[in-house]
Amino acid sequence: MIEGFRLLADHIPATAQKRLIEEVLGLTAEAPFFRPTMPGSGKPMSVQMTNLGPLGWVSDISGYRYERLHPETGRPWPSIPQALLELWRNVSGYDADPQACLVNFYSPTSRLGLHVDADETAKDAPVVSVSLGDRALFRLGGQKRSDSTSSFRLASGDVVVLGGQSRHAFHGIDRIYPGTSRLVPGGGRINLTLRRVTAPQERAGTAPDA
Ligand code: MD3
Ligand code: FE
Repeated sequence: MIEGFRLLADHIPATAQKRLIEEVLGLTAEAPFFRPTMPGSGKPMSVQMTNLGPLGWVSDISGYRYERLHPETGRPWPSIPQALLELWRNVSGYDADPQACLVNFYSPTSRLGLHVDADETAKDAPVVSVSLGDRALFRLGGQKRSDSTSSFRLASGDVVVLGGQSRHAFHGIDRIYPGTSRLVPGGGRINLTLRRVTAPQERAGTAPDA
């Protein structure tokens, strides 16, 4: 197993999961889910997305990047809920707060192909992921696409901390197991990923490689 990967199984109690999903879905009234498209081809992804926090990850025909405004409403993203900031402070081991919480919504047929998260300039910050709703088959590889992979089932309430080498590893979601949770109204899976985008001393918008 790759260094830096921590799976905190069933970390979030059921009552806290309910509060969290209600809060996040409430915020999607202000920042609705949108369907990102693949850079180059413009082909729609099967996962729908939105964001919370000062920065949000977006993808369209021209590329992947972090933006301050929702691509469809033109409004700033809602704030990251306090419970998620506290989770980050408790498990990340990082001394600055996250700037983005990407919210991914998976229907029963959604998948997320193997990829590396490389749009953040804070290269030493971990990513913290929270799984809510239906179970999913998660695959984690290594630094090269050709490296061997391991698969795990992620269930509602599981938290994954991707630090060290795992932060730069290939990963994806191979499938959803529909009907395995009643947390998300209407079914499906929601994954929250907390990210530090810019290094703490670096001013937003003045990334060294921007
Ligand atoms: C490993 N999300 O948002 S969560 C993503 O379930 C993403 O929605 C998946 O991949 C999901 O980019 C997987 C676990 C995860 C999240 C971020 C990572 C694993 C990661 C970043 C680097 C390495
Ligand atoms: Fe990812």
